[in-house]
Amino acid sequence: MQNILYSNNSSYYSMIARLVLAEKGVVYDLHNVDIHIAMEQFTPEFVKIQPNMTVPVLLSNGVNIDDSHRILLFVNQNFAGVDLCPPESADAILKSLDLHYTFSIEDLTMGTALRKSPIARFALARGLKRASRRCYELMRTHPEFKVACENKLRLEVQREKLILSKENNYAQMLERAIELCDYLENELTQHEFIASDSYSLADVVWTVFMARLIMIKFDHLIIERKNLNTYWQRVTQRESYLKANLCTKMPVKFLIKVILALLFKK
Ligand SMILES: N[C@@H](CCC(=O)N[C@@H](CS)C(=O)NCC(=O)O)C(=O)O
Repeated sequence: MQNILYSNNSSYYSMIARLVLAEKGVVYDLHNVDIHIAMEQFTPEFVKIQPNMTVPVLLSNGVNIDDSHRILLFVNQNFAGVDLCPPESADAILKSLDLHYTFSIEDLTMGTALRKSPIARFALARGLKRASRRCYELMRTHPEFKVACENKLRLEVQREKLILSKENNYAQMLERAIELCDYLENELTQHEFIASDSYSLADVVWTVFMARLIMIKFDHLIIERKNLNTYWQRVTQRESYLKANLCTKMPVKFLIKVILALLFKK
């Protein structure tokens, strides 16, 4: 079987794909897509594979799975190894996945960044405009991607509203993140892992959620919850954690490069 994962190192949803592939011991080629500086998600070659212009995408023997939620289910069903969604716990696991995917981690991440620095706010606003420009340019040179570009442009407008405008949703996202940590803490009083007594697909997504909380310096939300803190120590000891190369820190050099690209690149 030939498997290719289009991924970006610090991308939240790419981390989910990498972690489930690592848990199942799947061998794959990793193609890094630079979504921040070169904005390769807007290249015609990539849009052909992924009209949503996002990572991750898994190509498995010609089958294209372009969303992390679907990658989780596909990888679990189609590769050997431990069943990460066994029938006896499937309802609870799938419910936990649905709950995870109702939360907009991007709004929390970006909202936190722009509250830390006025430069980040300015750079983000420029970044959204740059993304829209790329869409218009792609539409002009490749009219066959018109619908994909129009969809993406609508998303960019929505992003601006949710993250940058006065009516932003930051307060709700923060409150929701705390509620989700309470939910996880409570689940861990009932079983060893988040949705069952064995490691499952739910643990894949919630591990990445916690890695992101740490990256945006919300580690206190984990540390102050006894079960969650012990759980974090346990999941980070797993072989998959290292293999998946989960990002819990944005290197300053990289951040500076991204900000400079957002500020000065066309
Ligand atoms: N629903 C998708 C969301 C993917 C997504 O939003 N990916 C982000 C990175 S974490 C991305 O590619 N952003 C680039 C962009 O929107 O231009 C999934 O679960 O895979």
